[in-house]
Amino acid sequence: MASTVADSMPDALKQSRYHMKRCFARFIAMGRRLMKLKHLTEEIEETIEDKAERTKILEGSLGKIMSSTQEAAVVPPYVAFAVRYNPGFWDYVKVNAETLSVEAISAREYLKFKEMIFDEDWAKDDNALEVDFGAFDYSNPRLALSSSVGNGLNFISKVLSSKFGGKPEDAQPLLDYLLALNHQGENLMINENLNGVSKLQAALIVAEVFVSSFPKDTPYKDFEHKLKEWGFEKGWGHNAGRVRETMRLLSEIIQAPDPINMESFFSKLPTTFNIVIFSIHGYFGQADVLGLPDTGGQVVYILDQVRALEEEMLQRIKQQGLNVKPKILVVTRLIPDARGTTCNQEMEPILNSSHSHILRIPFRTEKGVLRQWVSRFDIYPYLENYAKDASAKILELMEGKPDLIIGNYTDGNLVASLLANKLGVSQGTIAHALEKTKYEDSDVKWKQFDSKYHFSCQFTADLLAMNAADFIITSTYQEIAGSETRPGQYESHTAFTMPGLYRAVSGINVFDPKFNIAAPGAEQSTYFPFTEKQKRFSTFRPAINELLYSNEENNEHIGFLADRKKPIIFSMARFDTVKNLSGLTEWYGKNKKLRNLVNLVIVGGFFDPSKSKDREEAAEIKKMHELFEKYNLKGQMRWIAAQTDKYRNSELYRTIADTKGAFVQPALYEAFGLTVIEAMNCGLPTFATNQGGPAEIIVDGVSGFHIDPYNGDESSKKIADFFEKCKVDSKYWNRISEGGLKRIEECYTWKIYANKVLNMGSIYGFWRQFNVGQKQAKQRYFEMFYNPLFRKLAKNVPIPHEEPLPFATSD
Ligand code: UDP
Ligand code: LCN
Repeated sequence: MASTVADSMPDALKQSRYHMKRCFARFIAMGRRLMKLKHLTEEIEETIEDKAERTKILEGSLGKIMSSTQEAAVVPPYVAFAVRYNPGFWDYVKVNAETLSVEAISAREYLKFKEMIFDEDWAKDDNALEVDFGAFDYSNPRLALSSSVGNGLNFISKVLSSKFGGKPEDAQPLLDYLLALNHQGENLMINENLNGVSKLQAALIVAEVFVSSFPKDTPYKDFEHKLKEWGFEKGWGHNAGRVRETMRLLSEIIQAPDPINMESFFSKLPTTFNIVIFSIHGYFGQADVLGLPDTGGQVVYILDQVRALEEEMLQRIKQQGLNVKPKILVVTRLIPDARGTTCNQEMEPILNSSHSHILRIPFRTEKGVLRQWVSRFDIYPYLENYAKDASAKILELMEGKPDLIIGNYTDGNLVASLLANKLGVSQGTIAHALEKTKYEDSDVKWKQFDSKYHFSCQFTADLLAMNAADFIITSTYQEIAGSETRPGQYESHTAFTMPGLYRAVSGINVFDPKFNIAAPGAEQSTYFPFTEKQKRFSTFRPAINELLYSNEENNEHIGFLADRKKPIIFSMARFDTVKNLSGLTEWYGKNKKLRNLVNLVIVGGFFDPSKSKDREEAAEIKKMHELFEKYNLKGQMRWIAAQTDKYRNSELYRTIADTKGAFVQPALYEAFGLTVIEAMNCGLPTFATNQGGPAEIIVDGVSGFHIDPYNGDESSKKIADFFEKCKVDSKYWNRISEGGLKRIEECYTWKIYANKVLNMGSIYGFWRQFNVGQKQAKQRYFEMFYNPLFRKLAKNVPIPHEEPLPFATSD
């Protein structure tokens, strides 16, 4: 769409004026309302009955505008359109339904139209609170292309290259940065002897010649002394070859910078030894926690992330020629009522790591320590005290400030922001899933949701943290800027309104170079292909056979599989509504062909809804029992309670692959979907939702299949067709299985992830100093919202009645 919508729409309307007048009359006939694309399409279909005529209109320029429309706010006589013509690019127009005149409007005006539907007084209040983070970004460079979104690291390297325009004095900020690098007070890279760019440049030339005279593998200590005399400190490399390479990179950057050298140089700098990762809610532990409420992929992600980061840090530190032990602390919540897990222990070493620990800090209220688990939706009143307590403990354990603080999910990100601000440390955030996009209109209808979900707190915390962060790690492109048809999770924070609370006219810009895609992997020593027979965890075989096929019903499984020869379709998830396991059960129940072809096995939740403290989990459990009865599923379906042993689970995926079955991930929306890559790593063909991350992970028909969770009949047919095809084409199943494995190797491994994230830590650490003025201004703005707004909202969230422990007994 070359011109703006305001340019092209008048002509488009004119061409079908008669029909459009009728359509717009219909749009406004019901008074104020918010229409989505599907409503607009339905009403156009009903108004223009002649199919040929309708097709002509919808295939023309008007059709293009309509199909790019995300929503329309109807406030007679106007219909205001929010048109998203490309990922990240929006136009807003208002059309007078009577005259069909079109006028461009700003995001702010569009939001006001929306507010007129839900809260007219607020919409008309000239002094309604507006949030405008964009106001601080006027001088910041921005990406221009949708296709570059999520590639911030690369872009920043380019921008930095252009800033160091080849004149030595331009490199002064880099020199200052290098001068400040140290580990526990000991200088790294250079010292005060090299306090001018020309001095540094000259010294580099001499030093490079000197180092080149040694064989490449000569240890650093053999020539350290001379370098020190010239002003060079440790950190350049462990041997002559590496030192020379790093020196050459810096010389070239000072002489004539280019982005590749820039990124490479920063990846070699000794910047990151101590990392703190905040992952607060849920039961964060290493055993028996998965599947407990609010406890799923994030725990898996973080533990795997820590191991990958530690490995990469150790390798880098060694190559830098340093003798430093890295430290990673995962800071989570200590839950006294630990439900048999280790979540009541303060410290726990992370398995298969050498220098990483879980640190648990309890939630403190005025009465003392809170004993019980609290839902992630109710977590806000505790976070400020938590940040204070965590800060003291971290400084003590790390014997100083960390080099990087990474937050996970809303709560972790907010606490990470508070601490990073306080300590002046680089901050990365990971959302895993932003809750706003999961619930339709959850912003504009926030009052309706607030008592249950406290979205007023959550969306505010998310907005604050994403703006405070120096860089944002995402798992997929869609998380940032969505797909052709669906806005991204971050994109939905660009402009939104919560009438009565604030209007975010500029929340976040998805073209901000702080966004980076670094997709997680699955631990490949656990999730490996079913064909690697010698590696398989055969000790689990009897237990898995019992789990799948015994006829007995107990508190671990109900239902049974009468025909053991059939392939199994398998799904495993937490029992959240959004995971849609009940949806899959219903599709299966309804599709006779599918029932004839395969059995269904579902893992998740447990069987007594009255025992669940989680609202959504209890409702899903009830629904599942009803479906079992309604479709008479016993004999064809096994429902297994949540499983917590990842080794056994990996063998379960492989056992399903032995049956020539498939994994099905039917979520209404899935931010990333670790189960999808676990299944693919095991060689199990995978059908996964087209809503969210899995749509990007899987190439439909090549490395698995996409299914539409909102069209159960079509999805169950697609699965049934696959199994029918497998019957006639014996190689088809293997082709899809291998396609999945290939896709994983190319894009989804932890090694790729760790390398990218450490590069981010290094380059954005420099970038924040480069832009220190702007950073400080934004920080002030953060405080302005945090203090009077977020704090007040958090106070409204009720604290559970149960008597907390006195604080002193928290350990
Ligand atoms: N999982 C598990 N047992 C269960 C349900 C889930 O071990 O009963 C694990 C699953 O193997 C995966 C993680 O929990 O590692 C779920 O991650 P995903 O990204 O699929 O979803 P999330 O729970 O994070 O929304
Ligand atoms: C949260 C989710 O909802 C999943 O989609 C992700 O896979 C998980 O976190 C790990 O990032």
